[in-house]
Amino acid sequence: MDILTEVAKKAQEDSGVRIHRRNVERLLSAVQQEQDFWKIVDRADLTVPAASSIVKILIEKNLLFIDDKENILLTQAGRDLVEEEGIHIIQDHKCNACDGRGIPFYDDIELYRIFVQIAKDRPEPIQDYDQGAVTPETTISRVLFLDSRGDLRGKEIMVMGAEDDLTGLAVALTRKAKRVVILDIDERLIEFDKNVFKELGIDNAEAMVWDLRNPFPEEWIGAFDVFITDPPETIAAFKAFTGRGISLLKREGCAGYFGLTLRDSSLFRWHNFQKELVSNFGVVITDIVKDFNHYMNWQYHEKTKAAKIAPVKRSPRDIWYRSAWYRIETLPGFKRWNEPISDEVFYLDEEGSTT
Ligand code: SPD
Repeated sequence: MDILTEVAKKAQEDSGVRIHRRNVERLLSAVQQEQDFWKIVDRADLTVPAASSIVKILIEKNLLFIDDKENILLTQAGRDLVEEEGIHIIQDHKCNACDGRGIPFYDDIELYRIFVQIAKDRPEPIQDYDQGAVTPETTISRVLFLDSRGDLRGKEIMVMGAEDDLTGLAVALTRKAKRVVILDIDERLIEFDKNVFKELGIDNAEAMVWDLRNPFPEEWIGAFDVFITDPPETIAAFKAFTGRGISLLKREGCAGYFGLTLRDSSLFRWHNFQKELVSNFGVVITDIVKDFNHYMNWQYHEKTKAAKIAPVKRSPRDIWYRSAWYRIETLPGFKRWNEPISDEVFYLDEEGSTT
């Protein structure tokens, strides 16, 4: 067995998450460009448990070391290995004008300015509900993305379980949707939105506290054109958020949006999610924009499993947690699902670690 396969096998045994040879290669590629553990995780497109285990085993094998500033570096043996295996850096040729999103947030600079002004007083993210807000640039890009796909103007839009990002508020601020309904389990966020709507006289948007483990009332089923969400990435939570979102949609040709990371779920998990969407719910995935969503670091990081299993004590200093932006569209015969969820494993499982 070659050394990269051996490292992948041992890392899988130690972490309990699925890891293959290419994951080790990508990490060795990332280490040639970044020394900060959290930036390495991001660049290697790995979950924290996978990256932590791989780094620890590469250190045991004297291929990596951590210096006194907690930088992660290749040893001479590590440098020899990447040379022999032909493991190169991955050169990112993304468009700098839109940060690779395909949507420049400043295309509606007035919306961005108003949003930033309002969002400065937003409630802090809390650990209980796995909160962590995306940057204002991300939120506005989400809204402009909807507009670019014909999913904003005159549409009835439900934004569910994602209001730490204030996406529902930003949609409402455009005043272009016909109706906006915002659901979140966190009363602080709902009150925040309600106050803004009152102050600005926005009367086509409502916000209410809702736990997405509970089924929706009959009058919401089939009543919306678009849903937006950002689910925790356990199997149960993904189903509760996206399955329930699909149940809201009026007919074929309606759209759903959500973010999926590679920080709290792997490509193996994406495969399961995609099969569920395509085969069971009867929708088609029309867009996946890698690294569209950038999350600002959250204050509770030190209390998370991610902080405990990381090979360094240093907290993230820069954006390292990003997710792909998915758009799905209903096809004729799509399935609606609106059952209660009682699964305990809602926020955290073996791949997740940032809650
Ligand atoms: N706990 C880290 C912040 C997570 C915010 N939610 C991300 C959901 C991605 N689908």
